[in-house]
Amino acid sequence: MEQSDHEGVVIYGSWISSLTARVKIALKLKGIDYEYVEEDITNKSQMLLSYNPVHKQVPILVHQGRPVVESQVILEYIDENWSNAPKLLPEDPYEKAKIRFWAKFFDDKIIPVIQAILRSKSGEGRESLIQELSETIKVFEEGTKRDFGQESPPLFNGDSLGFLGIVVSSYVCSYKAIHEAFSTILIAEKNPAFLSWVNELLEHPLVEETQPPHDKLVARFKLLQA
Ligand SMILES: N[C@@H](CCC(=O)N[C@@H](CS)C(=O)NCC(=O)O)C(=O)O
Repeated sequence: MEQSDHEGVVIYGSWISSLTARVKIALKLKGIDYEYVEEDITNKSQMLLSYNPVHKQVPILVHQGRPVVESQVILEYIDENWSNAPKLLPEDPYEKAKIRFWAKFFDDKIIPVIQAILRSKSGEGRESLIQELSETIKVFEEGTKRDFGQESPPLFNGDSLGFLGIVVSSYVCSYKAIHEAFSTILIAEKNPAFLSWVNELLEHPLVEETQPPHDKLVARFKLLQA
């Protein structure tokens, strides 16, 4: 348990899951205490299976006994249920739709390529996945610039992390461990803007605090490769 006095807010998660970190960041931003239950995702508990019978995955947020699943759905639930500042999503429906679009793009298009790299054997297959990742990130860089009319997408609301910042902070913020264990996947010459946003996110205290430990992650990635 990470905190007490949680008033019925429980996260089921895994230390290696950067999607679990999304939920921790959002609750911490809102100042909501929670209980944390570590799941072994290779040996799922009955509780996990009963709370998320469809996907059988973490993170799961249980609030007053009721489960909410899928990390982006959980972030929206947190923002609506604890509607105090800081807000994760903007009020304006069109601005909100744009943020949701790019957050979904990140999960649907960027994360699967990173996962494929993590499953790949070194060699040409991996090289072409790294190339695909760079091209997909370019779409994100150019598309967000076009949609938000500024050099960087709204990852922050002032000093505070916003919905898109929380979403983007997962997976790519583990890039240093991926570089050490696998290959360089974020290439400064190819995606300079994106890499600078990731490094900015990594400097945020809540991202730093909720990241899986670097050495443990490298060891797990090396094991995966072996
Ligand atoms: N779309 C889901 C993905 C959740 C997900 O991939 N969870 C991983 C950990 S990060 C998991 O539970 N893996 C175990 C499994 O799939 O069996 C979300 O955003 O919550």
